[in-house]
Amino acid sequence: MVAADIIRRPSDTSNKSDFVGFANFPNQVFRRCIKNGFDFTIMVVGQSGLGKSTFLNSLFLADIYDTTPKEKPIPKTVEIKSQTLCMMENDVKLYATFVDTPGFGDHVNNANCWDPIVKYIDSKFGDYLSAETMIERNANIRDNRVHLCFYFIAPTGHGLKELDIEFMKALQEKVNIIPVIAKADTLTTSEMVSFKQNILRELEEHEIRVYKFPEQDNLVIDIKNPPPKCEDTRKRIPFAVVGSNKVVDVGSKRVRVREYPWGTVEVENLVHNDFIALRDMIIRSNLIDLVNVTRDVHYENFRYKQMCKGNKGGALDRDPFTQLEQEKLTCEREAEEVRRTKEKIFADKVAAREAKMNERARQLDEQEKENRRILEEKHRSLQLLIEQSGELRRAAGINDSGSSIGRHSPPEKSKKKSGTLNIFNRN
Ligand SMILES: Nc1nc2c(ncn2[C@@H]2O[C@H](COP(=O)(O)OP(=O)(O)OP(=O)(O)O)[C@@H](O)[C@H]2O)c(=O)[nH]1
Ligand SMILES: [Mg+2]
Repeated sequence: MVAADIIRRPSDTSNKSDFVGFANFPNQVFRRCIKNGFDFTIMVVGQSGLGKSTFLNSLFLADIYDTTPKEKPIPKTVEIKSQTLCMMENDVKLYATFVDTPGFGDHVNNANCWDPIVKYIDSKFGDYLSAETMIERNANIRDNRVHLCFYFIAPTGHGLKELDIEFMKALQEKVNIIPVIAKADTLTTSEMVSFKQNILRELEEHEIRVYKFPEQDNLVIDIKNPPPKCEDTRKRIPFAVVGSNKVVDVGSKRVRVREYPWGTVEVENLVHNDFIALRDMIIRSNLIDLVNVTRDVHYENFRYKQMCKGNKGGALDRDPFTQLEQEKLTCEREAEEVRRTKEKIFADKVAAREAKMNERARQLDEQEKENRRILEEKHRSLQLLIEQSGELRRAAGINDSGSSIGRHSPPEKSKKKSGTLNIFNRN
């Protein structure tokens, strides 16, 4: 490949005819970033009770602006929970998502306790991949991929535990890991120095790939309030942090502290711990790099694996037309399914109505039969009465027109008639 010659364009833009205008790119990029904002997701993992939830709460000063002084205890985290906050500084929008995870290590058998975390990270990659491979995809896909995972190390003063090593190994190809030493206030200065050295040595020995902070100097935008020098910050790796929910007023400032009988530890004090150095290193200096590494390394890994799997009929091995055809077929199949379900519901309803009507007709039939039977019985009784009355009349010598035809005693047969005849006899 032949290296392109560099044609230096004049830096003086007063002569417009010499100026093409691509020097304005940074402004365009800047404007676009301002408009869309940034998505950034941070996850905390580690053993139970190491202060992960407390740390998350401290990270973006989420509580510090709340003016009611309080120290609310954070409950034990029992499931993976995420929360997104939209923050704005100088018109720059940051959609920060915090993923808090339950602590592990409480069980006798901790094998594969990283599975839920790995699944969560993969599911976010999967969501992004689906959104990206849609035929009609959204121009601004929200990026919920996990960009950074703080791995909390217990402040034992010795080194990493077997579980820490296995856990980080399980995550190293999925996410940018930054190991942090929890509860830094529990170790003395010299213990901390040797603990940090042990951790760095063990990470190397076990070939654990944690996030490498880029070498370049910080691009200082905030001149009034520059971040600490990069080299000074680097010396603090792995960062040892203190977290707290207690906020007190010191002069005009609100300060996050841990109070002890012997003194106070300030979270945002570089003499007391590395919290500020860590936060600056991430948010001020390397947020975009963390996003880029997630996109170019971890997500690409995931995408590649999905493609390999996908070649057995997955979404990624198809050209757009095949995919369009496939989506059309799926839609048609779904529509057919809906049509069939509706028809079945209709047929069921008709059958139910028919059964009801048949039952009603049967009841009416029965009713009619019963009525007919009663009517016939009444008819028969009436007939009998007419006959008996005729016989009585004849016996009394009264003809049909009502005139007497001579007195005779009633024939023996008529006298014997019971029941109905008695009606007349009673009178
Ligand atoms: N000494 C000390 N204690 C801390 C620190 N950070 C948090 N704690 C305390 O540790 C306890 C547990 O804190 P959490 O933030 O709930 O810990 P967690 O890691 O989220 O715990 P799980 O959700 O159970 O995994 C609380 O009593 C905190 O006040 C710290 O930096 N130093
Ligand atoms: Mg927690």
